[in-house]
Amino acid sequence: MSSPATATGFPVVDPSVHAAWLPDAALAPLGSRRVAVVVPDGGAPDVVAQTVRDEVAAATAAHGGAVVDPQQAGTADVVLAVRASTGAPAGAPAGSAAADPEAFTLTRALGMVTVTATTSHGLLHGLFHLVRLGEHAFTDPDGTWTHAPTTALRMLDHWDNVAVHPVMGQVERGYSGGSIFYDDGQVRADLTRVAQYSRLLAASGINRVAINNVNVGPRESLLLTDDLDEVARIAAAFRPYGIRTHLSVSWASPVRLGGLTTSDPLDEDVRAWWRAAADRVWATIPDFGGFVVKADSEGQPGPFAYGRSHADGANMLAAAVAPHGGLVHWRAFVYDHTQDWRDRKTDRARAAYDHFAPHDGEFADNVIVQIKHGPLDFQVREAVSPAIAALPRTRLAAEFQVTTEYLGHQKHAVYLGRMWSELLRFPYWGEGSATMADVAAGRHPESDGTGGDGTRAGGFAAVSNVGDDVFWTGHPFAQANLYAWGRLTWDPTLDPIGILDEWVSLTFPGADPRVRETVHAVLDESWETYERYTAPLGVCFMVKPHTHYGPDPDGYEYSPWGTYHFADRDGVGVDRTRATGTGFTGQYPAPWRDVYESLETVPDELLLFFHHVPYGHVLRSGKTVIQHVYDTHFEGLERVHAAVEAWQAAADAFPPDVAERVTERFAEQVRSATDWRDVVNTYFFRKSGIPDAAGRTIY
Ligand code: GCV
Repeated sequence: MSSPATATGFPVVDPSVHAAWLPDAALAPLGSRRVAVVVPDGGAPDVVAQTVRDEVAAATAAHGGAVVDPQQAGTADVVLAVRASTGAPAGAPAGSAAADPEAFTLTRALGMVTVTATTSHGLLHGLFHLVRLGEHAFTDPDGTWTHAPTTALRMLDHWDNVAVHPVMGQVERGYSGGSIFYDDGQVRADLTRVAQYSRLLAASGINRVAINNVNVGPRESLLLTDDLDEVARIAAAFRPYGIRTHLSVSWASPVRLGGLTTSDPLDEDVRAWWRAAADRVWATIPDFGGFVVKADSEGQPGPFAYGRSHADGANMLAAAVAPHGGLVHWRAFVYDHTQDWRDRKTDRARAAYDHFAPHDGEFADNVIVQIKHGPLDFQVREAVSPAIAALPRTRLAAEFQVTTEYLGHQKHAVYLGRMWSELLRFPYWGEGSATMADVAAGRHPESDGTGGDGTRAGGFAAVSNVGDDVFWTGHPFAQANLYAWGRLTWDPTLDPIGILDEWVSLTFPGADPRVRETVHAVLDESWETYERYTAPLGVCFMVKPHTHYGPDPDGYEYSPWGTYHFADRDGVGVDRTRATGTGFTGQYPAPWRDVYESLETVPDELLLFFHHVPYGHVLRSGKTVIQHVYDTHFEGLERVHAAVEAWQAAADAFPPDVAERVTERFAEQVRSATDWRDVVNTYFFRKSGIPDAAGRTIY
């Protein structure tokens, strides 16, 4: 199991819970050295600086090193220092790495390692950077490196409910047990797990957490008012690691909690109610981050009821939180979830753009419009959201999902680092142009006509996959997804396979080399494996309704949710072209609007997202669509069997508790992937009547 708590009692850890990427041994290279922490004199160090001191004290006590008096820093092996200047080139321009308050500079020279930062937050990141580097931090060639995050807003959203929801449970789309924050209708008395979580998140790069579900029920609404002191306890557990707390709030709060008759954003009583609510929040939690809002979406209340726009709604809240430096994350996941499936004109993929692009430029400076990376809903393969390119004068956050709602519920081994990396690097205006990550970092090329200087960034947000499970994430390998998300928010250009390597080094320090080889064999291409045995060619939503686990090709076909694939005896796919379809391709900038429009140029893997084609349509790979479906589904399951073989050959090299859990998960993955293969193949065989060219068994 995990490492024991250190002799000093710090950091706060529950030893019965898996240590994830911070086992004691990961701190041995640092802890075995003589380390000085130098923070400015005068008064007590801030809470984050104290964390750096405590981390160093605990690591050196556990691993035979020593804490060196700051006055004697010149005799130390490692110096961690907050300084007015980090020694990076003078006059660093605003927006440059060296000017970022979370930046740090590492210098290795003449047998000494120095980490400097202008803030304690930067120093904490520098400390964890040393931990990541392990012995390399001290033995690699001399040099100086400055590291800074790509954006200041790197957030995790929890879809945790305070009260257990009758359908969605304690954690909506959570596959890792209960909530680490709430139990049985209350904030937990013991928040040790939250403190431990904050340490893990800080070590990965996350600096903000929204602590409750965006679907805000009556019980959850009270976090904003009656339960503020409880929220303050959670914020206190996050604060030592530099993480700020955000709340999801219900649009209907003035009615639900304030006894008003309206939530109209232009009503003066409503505005006053929100101002007073915000004043109380910041009076209780001075470093509170802000509100997350899901409005007019999937039944949640919103400004539409009063004939107001999303900009009206968001700006009203923005005005309430602005005096406190607060933010409003306003989600763009707005679409008609009561659509008539017979209506072939309405296309859910268009919705975020259609609702929000017309309001570009209207949102207040402290509003962040949070847009899912794809136009539908976190599918294994869907196009990127065109809305992300369409609001150059609005702060935008790109939203992802670490919890695997549509990707196997943390029962299947699916590493998402490569998928996210591909999305974050997507060049919206063609090869070499600004990417999704650039836009989220405030560098939209049309922003204010200046190309964007990063000052109006919205950053990144993702739905957490953590619960009160002993491994945090159900499947021990799903920890790698959480770690990778944090690392990619810090630097979206990192190599996702390199991130996996880091995760292995930290999580299994000093392990048999077979551990690393096996993790790579099982996870490196696991996203494509999952894609192969599930919904083909970007067609999306062939999952069982509601649970979103397991195959059901027609599960959403005649439903109100707007997620159709239109398979019939002749063909399959959604015509989203301008020429003959819903016109969705027209929402993209050039060149993609034309690349996706044409059957000649649309990428094979997105063919059915953009086009309805006959089963005999020949892909650019040279195969027909129907043969591609059969081949990929047989191959997908074969790849799962190969992963299982690789796993079984090396399971004994992993800690026994990890081995036991992974073995159990693989059994379910094989069962489920077999189901997927047979159901999808049989579905298309029965629709099309076209046999598999290789004559394999289809039912
Ligand atoms: C929190 C999908 C999920 C819902 C989720 C919603 C959202 O529809 O299935 O559970 O609700 O996305 O992102 O708001």
